Amino acid sequence: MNKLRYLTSGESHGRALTSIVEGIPAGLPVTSKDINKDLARRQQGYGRGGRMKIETDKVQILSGVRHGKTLGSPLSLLIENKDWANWNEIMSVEQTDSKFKIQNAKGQPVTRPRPGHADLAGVLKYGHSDIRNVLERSSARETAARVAAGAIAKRMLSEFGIEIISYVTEIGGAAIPRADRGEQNSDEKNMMEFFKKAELSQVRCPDEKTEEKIIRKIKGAIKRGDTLGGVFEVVVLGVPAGLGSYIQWDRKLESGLASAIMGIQAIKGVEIGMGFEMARRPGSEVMDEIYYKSQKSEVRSQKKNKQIVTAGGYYRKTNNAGGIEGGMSNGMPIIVRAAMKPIPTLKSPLASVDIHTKKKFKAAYERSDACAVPAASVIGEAVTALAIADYFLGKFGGDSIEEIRRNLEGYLRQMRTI
Ligand code: EPS
Repeated sequence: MNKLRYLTSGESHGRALTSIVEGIPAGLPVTSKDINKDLARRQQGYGRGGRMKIETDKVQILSGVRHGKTLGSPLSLLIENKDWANWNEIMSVEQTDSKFKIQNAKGQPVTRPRPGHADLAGVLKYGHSDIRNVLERSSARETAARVAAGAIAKRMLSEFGIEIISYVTEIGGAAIPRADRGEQNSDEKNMMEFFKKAELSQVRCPDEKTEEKIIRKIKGAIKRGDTLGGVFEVVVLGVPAGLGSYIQWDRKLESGLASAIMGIQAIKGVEIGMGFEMARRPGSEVMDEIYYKSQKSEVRSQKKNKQIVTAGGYYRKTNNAGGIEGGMSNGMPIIVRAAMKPIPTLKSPLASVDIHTKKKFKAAYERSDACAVPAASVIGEAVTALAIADYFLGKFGGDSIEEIRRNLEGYLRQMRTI
């Protein structure tokens, strides 16, 4: 769609991370506080490693905002890496004295690729002899910059009654029983309750029993020197029917969402709504039947009856489709689920080969997280917000918030006549 574009830059132990977000309309109130809140949420979660004790991510908005409102120009966001102070020679932009490399053990090239990491494919691809040149950028530290960009997209969507929430449903095989997840995802209130509980949970899991099991699992993994992956769910509430299109493969809403989610480090699978389970059931158990409730009053508060407003009076009692049919939003909550693999940096060694000596070794341990699924869930919200904002701007266009508001209201009025 490309109405909204964003890029990030920065190495994990370099000076800073940056992002540029282009396409946000003029007149959107934005503060660093909006962004910092999500940056802090991304840093939480039981099972994070030592690095999170060093960083307290805060954004500096460098451009695109004046007197608290967006100008319509690109926003440039910067997050400093506090740890850079400990790495400024190793990560020096300028050529350094070769003596330093010999004196400082940390300055030695990294030659032992970790199975599951970008390390080996990265050095082969870019022709590096030091794996550090790969791992610095492939590190999930980069996601802080995407969360900052996503917070801007979230802020814009919230102007139009669209909210994005997330929770963890599964870690290391301990999962919320499916039946407890509200048959199934059609009820916004139920999902908001889930979200509120997740916000208070150490692992973003809304179900207390599952949370306990998950924490036990993570403790066990830490003891064994192992790591754990899991599943999180991102839900978008208040999206009007008609974002995305069936007319071309790359205009489908699922295309943009899946691509954004698969772009997160360590994500290996995406489902929309009932997802893979649909493949196991007959059509009669999968499709969401259609109902209609007349909307008598012309102007109805979006918050009051969101699901009906978003589809002009048509609604469903189930939401197996996850809010998307034919590549378009259908007015129901959009549900995206993602599977994150365990982090590849393990204390317990795995077999690999040194790229200088070509000898086998058992990987030496570097500082790492045992589990980062709760953080990935917050990152999932951010990239989902950016994807939804892109489709939203594609549909309702406009260079200012007010112009978009007029477009949206006109569209919702038209919807009620169909
Ligand atoms: C990461 C390794 C760890 C994590 C890092 C991602 O960093 P370090 O190598 O400095 O110990 O803490 O995540 C973050 C820094 C972050 O902000 O999320 C990796 O190899 O991907």
